[in-house]
Amino acid sequence: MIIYGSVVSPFVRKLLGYLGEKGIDFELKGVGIGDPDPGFRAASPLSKMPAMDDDGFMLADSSAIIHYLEAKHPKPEMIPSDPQERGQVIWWEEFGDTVFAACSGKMFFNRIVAPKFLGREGDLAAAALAESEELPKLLAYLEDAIPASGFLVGDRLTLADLAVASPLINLRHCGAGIDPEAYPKIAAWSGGILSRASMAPWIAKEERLIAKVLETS
Ligand SMILES: N[C@@H](CCC(=O)N[C@@H](CS)C(=O)NCC(=O)O)C(=O)O
Repeated sequence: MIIYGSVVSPFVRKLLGYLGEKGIDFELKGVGIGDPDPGFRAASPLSKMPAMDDDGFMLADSSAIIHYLEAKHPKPEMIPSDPQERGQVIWWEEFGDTVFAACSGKMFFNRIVAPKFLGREGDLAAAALAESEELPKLLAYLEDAIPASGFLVGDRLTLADLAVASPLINLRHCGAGIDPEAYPKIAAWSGGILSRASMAPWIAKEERLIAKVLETS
């Protein structure tokens, strides 16, 4: 199976963590924004990452890919079969992929991707507004909602944890990492998720990439 994407994308990171937790073999084919790679273009109609080619079956979108793989490889369960837990997991995935990734994306794209990867100016006012207006509300909600179990849903890792922890890395890349004094529950919970063997090596790889990009520009 081929996964197309870049390790700095929150959606790709969520998928990579998921694949690791499930023990599914894959090859990551690195592509950037607007990449002309024909395999990527064929698998992703809107040229967005991640995309997948599973022995000729092509699919784009991290959620679509994960739901496909969850049906194909049901164990260990990352999207619970219990109705209430499943609903909660989908809620958190939606939160992570939409408002949270959008907020961190405004900061990461305008401060790092546009100037350092695409060679154009980012909208720094939009990034500052996202940081001052949107981010505090989202973090306050998350801080309040994290259960004592150390996982967002139930007492074990689910897709919810991967989806919501992933955009935190993009925040960290642009100098807005979680302050453990202000958000002790987010810091403890995300520390546990992001240090898992399914996530940590990818994060280390992208940290080296970002450090290099920032240093050479
Ligand atoms: N809902 C999609 C979002 C994918 C997405 O927006 N990916 C971004 C990178 S983080 C992308 O490929 N952007 C390129 C573009 O918009 O042209 C998913 O979960 O996969």
